[in-house]
Amino acid sequence: MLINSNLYNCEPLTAPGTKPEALSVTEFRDSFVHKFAAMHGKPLSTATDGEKFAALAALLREIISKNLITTRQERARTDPKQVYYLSIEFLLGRLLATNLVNLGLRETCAEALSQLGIQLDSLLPEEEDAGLGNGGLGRLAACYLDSMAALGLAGHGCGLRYRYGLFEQKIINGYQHEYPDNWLQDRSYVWEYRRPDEQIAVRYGGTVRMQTNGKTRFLHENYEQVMAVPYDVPVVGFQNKIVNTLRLWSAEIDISHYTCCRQGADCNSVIDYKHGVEALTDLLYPDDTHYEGQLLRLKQQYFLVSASLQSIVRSFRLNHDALRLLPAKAAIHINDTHPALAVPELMRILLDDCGLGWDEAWPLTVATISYTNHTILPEALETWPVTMVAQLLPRIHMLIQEINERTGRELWHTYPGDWDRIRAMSIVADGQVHMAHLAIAGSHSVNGVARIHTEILKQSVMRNFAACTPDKFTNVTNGITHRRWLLTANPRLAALINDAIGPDWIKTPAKLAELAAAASDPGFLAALAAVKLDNKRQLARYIKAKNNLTVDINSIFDSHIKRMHAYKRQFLNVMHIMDLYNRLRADPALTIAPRTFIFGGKAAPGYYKAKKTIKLINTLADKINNDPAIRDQLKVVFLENYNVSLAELIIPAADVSEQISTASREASGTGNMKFMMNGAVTIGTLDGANIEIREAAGADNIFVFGLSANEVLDYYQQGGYNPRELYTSDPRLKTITDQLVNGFFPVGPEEFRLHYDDLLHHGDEYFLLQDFAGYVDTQNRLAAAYCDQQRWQRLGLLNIAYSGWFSSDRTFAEYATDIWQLTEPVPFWNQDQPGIY
Ligand code: B1H
Repeated sequence: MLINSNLYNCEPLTAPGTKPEALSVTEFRDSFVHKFAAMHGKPLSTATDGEKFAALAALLREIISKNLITTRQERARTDPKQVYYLSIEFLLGRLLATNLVNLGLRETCAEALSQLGIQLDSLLPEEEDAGLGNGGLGRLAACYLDSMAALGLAGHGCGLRYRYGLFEQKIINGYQHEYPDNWLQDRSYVWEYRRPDEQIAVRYGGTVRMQTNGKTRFLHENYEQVMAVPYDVPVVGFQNKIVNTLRLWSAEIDISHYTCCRQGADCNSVIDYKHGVEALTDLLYPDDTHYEGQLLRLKQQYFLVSASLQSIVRSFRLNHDALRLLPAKAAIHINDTHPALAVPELMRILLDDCGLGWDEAWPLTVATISYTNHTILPEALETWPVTMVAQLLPRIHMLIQEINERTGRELWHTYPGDWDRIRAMSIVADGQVHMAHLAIAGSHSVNGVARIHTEILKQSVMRNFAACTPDKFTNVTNGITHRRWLLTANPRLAALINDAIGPDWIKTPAKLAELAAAASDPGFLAALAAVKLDNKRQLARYIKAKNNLTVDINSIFDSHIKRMHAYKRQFLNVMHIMDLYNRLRADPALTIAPRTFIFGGKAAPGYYKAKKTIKLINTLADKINNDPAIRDQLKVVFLENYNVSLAELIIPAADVSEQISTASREASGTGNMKFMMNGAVTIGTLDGANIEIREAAGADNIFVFGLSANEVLDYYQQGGYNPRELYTSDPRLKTITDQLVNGFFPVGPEEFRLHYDDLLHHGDEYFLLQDFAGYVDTQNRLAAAYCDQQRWQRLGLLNIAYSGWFSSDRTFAEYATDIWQLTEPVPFWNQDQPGIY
């Protein structure tokens, strides 16, 4: 074995890419050559990039495995409280670069490979993106995994190992087409460990029989059993030798069904069973902030919850006799309501499997579980038909009914006679199970994901609950891992920051604030601009390769990348571009700050309007990009198949970050934080975390416009507004709106009729006409600021400097201390910089 044991002594980084003393370039190079030969049995000179990637990943896996084992041994010895983060989505993206950085081996590896004539950067794209999530919610979960490991917390993810991740998007003739994302390519995932010895049985259907000889017991019978097999993906801590795990469950058949078949039972039903089991973890539902109510989705939710909770309680009981210690040793966090069945499932385990009584089990459940809400959009609220729950999960159904009755009785004590209130707070009502109500009842903590979002929860959507148990409700503003989104994704910027303030910011991101001193240093600002230009050049090359479009790297790179959704208002951006275009056409002498508008995002396959918006952007792009009268002052690009890796390319190259949701609709946003950290300037509404970004960056360093959340909520209460008045009074709006249907675009008159009708005839639900004038004015102010390059560079710099607060290390330290009450180890965020905020 060529790797010596010192390899695992990853010393703290002194600069990004500093070689750890422990492993020399020569050792790394020789280990790689050895690993390659052992894996592929052919000369390196004949290898494909895919083969080289596989060998490199396998080599890292060896290093990681060793740290994983020592982490487990250490945890077994010290028995810290464990955090389990349950999420139906984990949007990991690629792991090679991030693992190298976290191990402190990026530079060593790059140098070792280059000695062999291999470019590390050319191997990175060989890894498939693990797209096991839709958008912000799933990526947030992935950022939290990174921070948990970096902070040294014993924190694990629990999710599903979907065989197909979020669909692959192709743009054909301007339209989105969806293709399966076969990310595993029928092989195993390079980073995962399959652990069949730790499989868990999950039961569906059947009947429940009450047995009352002495103590009442509930026996679940005639159920169908599915095996949940865990695959552990290692989560590498930042140079601390900690490796946590993300446990992804995969559904497999229970082999005893096959035995029945061989013995002559009904083989057709066995085949149905097999297909049913295979379907269970086949596919990620592609809806973002939209609830669909499919039976298979409910099955998935229970599969995640039951496998995770049984496994958590099993490992707890291996080390502890007293179940009353459960909340002191395990925190179970549910990421939105998708895993809210954790509440009745934990009750089932404690009552039926462990033999506790209700009055013992319920306080333990509540003290163990906590819940984050991620949206107030009504269409995302999960309710399941009681009949569906009763049929699929009969015992869980009984427990939900019991929880509902008991919480109802308590409410009756608090609010005697106030039926309306009690009904509004009910877990089961109108034949539906209200998952948010179940999650609130069964958790000791409920939090929103940005200050304004939590306020809206407390004052409107969850006001009855907040009035009843105010102490349960807290805010934890989201964060992002600066290790992926700055250190790994933007190495040039990270190196520049190190030159200016040293590398302490990597462990203590608040220290990025020291950069603010460089705001008056023209030399530093020029260097910052050079980094941005390099990143823009790289993105421009990608755009040329993918879209066959040449873009001017000195133009403003204005990015709007996120899921396609009406409330995120990509259409408002389009309206601004149309207006710019109209102005340029009307005045051939007009010169503007050249702009490249970059869009990226997937629409849920069934979301008709969002898909039409993609077509609208592409139609507009064709018209503008091919119009010589515009003299290349405007370009519009829609980049296909937006995913984590593409975000890592676009964000470091962006000058402008579009965060223009209708106020009150975006719970937090996290893309906004990533852009800020990479020195892009935000144009946005006072929505979600934009408000806190403005506070952190300073009001002069971000461009804000539009209705406030309260104004929007007031309009909704009044039943909306009349958009016609604006349409008739503002000629720009009349022109743009009419252009959707009057032949301005070379498409049929019906192509964008829905957009037209939604603006004029359906009440403009997302207030595009209302916010248009403010948006255009603000865009004009922004363009003027860009023309003063020194000023612009200062804006970018100050955004980077004050972005440290949005590191998920800060977020996680808040969860750890306020919600999970972890005491060991003390997160270094607090330790190093007490009271820095
Ligand atoms: C967010 C979702 C979501 N909120 C349902 N809610 C889903 C809801 O598959 N489903 O059924 C999937 C996703 N996603 C996002 O969470 C918010 O819109 C963002 O504002 C927020 O930043 C993000 C993370 O908190």
